[in-house]
Amino acid sequence: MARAKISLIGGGQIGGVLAQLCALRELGDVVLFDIVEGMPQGKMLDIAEVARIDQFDVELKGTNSYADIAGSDIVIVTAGLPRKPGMSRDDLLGVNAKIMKQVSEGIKEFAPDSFVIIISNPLDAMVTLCQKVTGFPPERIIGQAGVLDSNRFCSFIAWELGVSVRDVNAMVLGGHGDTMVPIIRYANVNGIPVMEQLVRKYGSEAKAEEVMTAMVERTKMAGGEVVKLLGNGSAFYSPASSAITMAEAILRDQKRVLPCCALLTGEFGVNNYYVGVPCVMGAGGIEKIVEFELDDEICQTSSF
Ligand code: TXD
Repeated sequence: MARAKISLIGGGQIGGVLAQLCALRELGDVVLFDIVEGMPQGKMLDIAEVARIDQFDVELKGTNSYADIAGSDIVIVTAGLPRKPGMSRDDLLGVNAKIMKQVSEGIKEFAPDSFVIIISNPLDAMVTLCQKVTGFPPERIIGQAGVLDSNRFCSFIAWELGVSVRDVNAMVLGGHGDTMVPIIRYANVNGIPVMEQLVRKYGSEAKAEEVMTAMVERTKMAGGEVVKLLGNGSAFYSPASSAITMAEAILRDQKRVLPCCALLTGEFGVNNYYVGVPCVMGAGGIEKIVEFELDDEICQTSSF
């Protein structure tokens, strides 16, 4: 059986890590596209030359030509500028919208049957634009933000409670920005509510709420925290891993339930907007949007 083909548009910080992860997990043959000449070719040669140590058998190609993405099963887009300290994601809109339009036209022409995972910011606007330009069905145009935001929230909970992050389940839904919504009521460690454990740890509901609120706020600002520390550019390991989780769910038909930026057509009472919601991800891309009762109580600590 032929290997899957994954194309990565944007060969910068996230694009490079994506390429390496695709190779390490043998997800398929990988094409790395960028407008900068030589850079994607250099990165792919660099990764390919360690295949013996890392034990993978996939083909890796760097390119400046859209023709090379032909036949892609999945395209992951990171093309566009990252934030600088002090910038909001929305400050990137003007410049990245122009780039996204070009990229979407390239995908439409050369990889018309692909699933597209968008990472570029401002995420919600970029996914919407890509869907409009390509005209691809919504189950094939998906934004990555919720997997990362949720993992950040899970990490903060695990560090606070001193437990393995593998046993923490918590979701962040909504937009990828200040409007993101960490779902507090359902956050749990192997089924045991996080709020209950915080009350036991601190012996008071007020203190538990204070600690949870701090974790929620840190989650919302987590991208900016990394931007500030790096001083130049934004997070790149974590968004790459998050997008690979989504790509793997599609390629291996895993039916994972992942928070993704998906086009809503009536779900949660929302029509025609891309919003972060839990999705069943499998061979059909977004196979189902998982709806559940959503009210203020689920998102606020005081509901406990
Ligand atoms: O979770 C998330 N969704 C995100 C998103 C988390 C962190 C960062 N996120 C955003 O991803 C970030 O705000 C940026 O908009 C993208 C890419 O971040 P990255 O850190 O990889 O940026 P780089 O290193 O600057 O790489 C961008 C590459 C760079 O190599 C440019 O040459 C290339 O994009 N680029 C283009 N590629 C193709 N086509 C065009 N037109 C183009 N223009 C620039």
